Amino acid sequence: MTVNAGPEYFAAEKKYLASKNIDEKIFYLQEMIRNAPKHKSSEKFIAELKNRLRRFLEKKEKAKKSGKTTKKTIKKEHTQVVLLGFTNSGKSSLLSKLTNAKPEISPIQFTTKEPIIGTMDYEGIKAQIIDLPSIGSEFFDIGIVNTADIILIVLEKSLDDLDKILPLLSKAYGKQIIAINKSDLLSPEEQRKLNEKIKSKKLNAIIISSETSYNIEQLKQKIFEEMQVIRIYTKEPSKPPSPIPLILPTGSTVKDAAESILKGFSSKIKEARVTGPSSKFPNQIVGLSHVLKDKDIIEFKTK
Ligand SMILES: Nc1nc2c(ncn2[C@@H]2O[C@H](COP(=O)(O)OP(=O)(O)O)[C@@H](O)[C@H]2O)c(=O)[nH]1
Ligand SMILES: [Mg+2]
Repeated sequence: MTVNAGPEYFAAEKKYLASKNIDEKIFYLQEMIRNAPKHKSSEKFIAELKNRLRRFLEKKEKAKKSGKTTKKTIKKEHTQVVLLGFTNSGKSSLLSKLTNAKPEISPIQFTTKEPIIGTMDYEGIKAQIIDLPSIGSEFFDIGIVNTADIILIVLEKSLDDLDKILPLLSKAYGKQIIAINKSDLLSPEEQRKLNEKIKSKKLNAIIISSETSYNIEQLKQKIFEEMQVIRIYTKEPSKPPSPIPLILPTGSTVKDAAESILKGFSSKIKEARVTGPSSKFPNQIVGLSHVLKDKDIIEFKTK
């Protein structure tokens, strides 16, 4: 039946089958339904999936009433970024701008009742972005904030709410970025003053608009900088570099790059040549301990 479903469907199904709790099951079933082929002959199949989903939702509701917790644990994929803010600050709108996810966006308060996950792709680097229920909502869970790699604080039009949010982060270790949303509702003068404040307080902040996409690319760039990773493109002699980069921690060496391709590979290298930000000139021959930089191209000759 699902033979002509796309890879997203099968990826979701695989995760669904491996799900350890009801929240995960619900989440991946929803993904399966979203990615199932939409044509006449698959209607019955989709209806079956929806039935299954309904049964899980009922089960969850029962568990909730009987007092059992069903706290969602989200498996970390890539760097994990959480969106933290008060209701209506525009977290869900921002998620839909940064990722492929389609969260519910609404002027009604506390619309987001459980974490919604999307994947951001910035020039080949992926980050998992999680839209959390708003601070103050009964569904808000500080646990995910505490373990996230990056905390993206979403404010509305000003820095006013920041003092209420920072105390929540006493146990969080992730890097913090502040996004002041809804710039389209600010006058140029108000924006100028806000930018001055950001500078004078030395905040890691950026003014954005999820409505007009103002500074969204710059925000992605900021997230990338906080991820502390570099992209390394490998190539074979006389061929163009591979379009998909190796993603390595900042400070990685030629040896690290080789080992990330295949364990033990570095011992087979006869010669490595680097072209890019870390090389003095194109095709520079470098040793295994050479420290790479973002966007380097590396060519290995093996023994
Ligand atoms: N003018 C304007 N409205 C926005 C912007 N971002 C979000 N909104 C609106 O603010 C409301 C709340 O947005 P939502 O993303 O659901 O906020 P959340 O509660 O933080 O998830 C919705 O009506 C959005 O359309 C923005 O940049 N500019
Ligand atoms: Mg929301």
